[in-house]
Amino acid sequence: MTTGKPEPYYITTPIYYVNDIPHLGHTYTTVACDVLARFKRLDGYDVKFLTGTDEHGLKVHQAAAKAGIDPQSFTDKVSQNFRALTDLMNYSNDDFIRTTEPRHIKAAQALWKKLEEAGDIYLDTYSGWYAVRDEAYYGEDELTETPDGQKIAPSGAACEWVEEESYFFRLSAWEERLLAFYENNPGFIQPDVRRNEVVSFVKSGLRDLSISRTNFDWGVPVPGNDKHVMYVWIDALTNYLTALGYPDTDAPDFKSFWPADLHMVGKDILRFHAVYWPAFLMAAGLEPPKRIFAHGWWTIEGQKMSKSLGNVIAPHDLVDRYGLDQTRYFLLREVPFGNDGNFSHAHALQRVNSELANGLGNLMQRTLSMIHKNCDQKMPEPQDLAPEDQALLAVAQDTMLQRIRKHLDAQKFHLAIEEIVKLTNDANAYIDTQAPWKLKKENPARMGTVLYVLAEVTRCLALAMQPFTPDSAARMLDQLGVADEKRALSCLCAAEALRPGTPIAAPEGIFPRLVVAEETKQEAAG
Ligand code: ME8
Repeated sequence: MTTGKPEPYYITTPIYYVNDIPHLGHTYTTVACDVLARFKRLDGYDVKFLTGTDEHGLKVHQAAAKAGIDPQSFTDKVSQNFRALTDLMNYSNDDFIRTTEPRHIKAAQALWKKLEEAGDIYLDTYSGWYAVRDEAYYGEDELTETPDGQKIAPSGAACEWVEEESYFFRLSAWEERLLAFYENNPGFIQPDVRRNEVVSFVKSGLRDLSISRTNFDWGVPVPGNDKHVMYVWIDALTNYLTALGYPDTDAPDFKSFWPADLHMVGKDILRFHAVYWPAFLMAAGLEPPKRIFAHGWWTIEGQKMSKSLGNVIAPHDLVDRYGLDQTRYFLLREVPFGNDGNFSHAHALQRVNSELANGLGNLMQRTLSMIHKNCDQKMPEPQDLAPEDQALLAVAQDTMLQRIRKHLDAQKFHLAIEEIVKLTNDANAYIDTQAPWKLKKENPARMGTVLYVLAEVTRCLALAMQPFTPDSAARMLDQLGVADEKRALSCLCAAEALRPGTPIAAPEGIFPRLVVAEETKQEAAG
C-alpha cells in the first residue's frame, strides 16, 4: 500500500444462536474469517474482526425454558461456550458482541426508528407460517407437507401457523432497488451460484416482512410500543453496526469501518444478509456492506450433523485429535471454499500427515538439521545462484504472495493454501535433486548455497502460513531467527532475506506425524 494511513478492513462472522453448543460448522466460518483478518493485518491493513452471539428470539427463549432457567441467565451461561472458542481456536477477533448488551439494544432501537421515520414500517396483522428453528417466515408455496399434516420449510424445519398483530417492513418496495444494487455491484454476493439464487428470489417478487412479535417478550422492545419485541433477525443483523458505535455515525470506528468489507455467512442465512439487510440499510440511509460470501455446508462422514444422530463434532475434539493449527489448516484446505464438504477423519489425518508433517515439517527439519550439523550451526553464506536456485527463490520471495493475496481477496482459501503446498513440494524435490548431503565432501560451498536457498524458501513459507497456522508458523520463524518485526507480509521479499551467519539451533519438530488409529485406516481403505 502506498498511503501512510492503513486501509481499513472490517470482517464479521454470523453471530451464533446460543441454543446450541458450538460445533465444527461454527468453527469453520470463524476460522475462515480469522485467516482473512490475520492476513490483512499482516498485509498492513487496519482490521476490525467481529464475532459474537445472537441471544434473542423464540428459539433461544424455548431453549432457556427447556433448561429451566430465565433467558438472561441462560444466555449469560451459554454465550461463554462461544466466547471460549477464541482461546481454543486462537481467533484474533477484536470484539465479541452479545445482542443482550445495552449498546446493542440502543443500536437496534435506533435503526428501527430510522426505518419508521423513512416510512418503511407499518402496523398490521401477520398470519402465516413460521419456522422457529430457522427464525424465518415462509410463504405457503415454499412449504411441503408430511403425511401427518406437518408443514415443512425448504430447510427441513417444522413450521407453525402464526397470527398476531405485527409491524411490517415494506420490503416489496425495495425489489427494483435491490436488483439495481446487485447489478451495479457484481461482487456483492459470492459465489456466483449463490448470487444467481438471490437474484431469482428477488425477481420472483418480495412480500413485506413481519418484523415484530407479540406472543413472547424475549427480544428488543419496539420503540414506542413495548407490547412488541423486534423480530430476531432485524435485531441480529444490526450487530454489525452496533460494534462500530452506531447510532453514533460520527464514532471513529463507524467512520472508518462502515460499510463492512465482508460479512461471511453460511449459505443457510444468505437471504437475510443479501436481501433483508441491504434493504434495511438503504431504507435507513446507510450504505450496504461491500460483500457477502456464503460458504457451503459440512456433513459428517456423509451425514447431516445433528444431535439426534449423535455425530456432532465439537471443536475441542478436533483440536485434541489433530492439534490446533492442523485443525485450522484442514478445515480450509480440504474443500473448495463455497462448496459443501464432507468431513472425514481419514481425510483429515491424510492431509495433516502428507502436507504438514511430510511436506512442510519435513522440509524445515531436513534443512535446519543439515545447517546445524554441517554449517557451524549458523546460516551459510550463499555463493553464485544457479538458475534452479533463482527459480525457487523468485516464487518464494515474489509470486507466491501475489497469488495468495489474489486468492484470499476472492475467499479462495484452498487455492491460497495450494500455492504454499506447491512451493513446499518444489522445495522438497529440490533437496532430492540437489542432494546437499552428497555435496558436503564434493563441493561444500555449493552445499551452503543449497541449504541457504532452502532456509530462505522456508522463511517465506512460514511467513505465508502465519494466518492459517499462527502458532506453528511463529515457531518456524523463531527457529529461523526471524525477528518479530520482520514478520509482516512486506518482508516476503528478497531485501528481507535471511542473514548469513544467523545462529541456527538444532531444530524441534513443528508438525508431528500423527499415528493412524486402526478404525481410521479401515475407513481410508473402505
Ligand atoms: O443463523 N456447515 O446462527 P446459527 C457449515 N443467529 N457451516 C455451518 C454449519 C455446517 N454444518 N452449521 C452452522 C444463525 N454453520 C443466526 C445468525 S447473523 C446476523 C445471525 C455456521 O447459530 C454457518 O456460518 O444457526 C451458518 O451460517 C451459521 O453457523 C449459523 O449459525
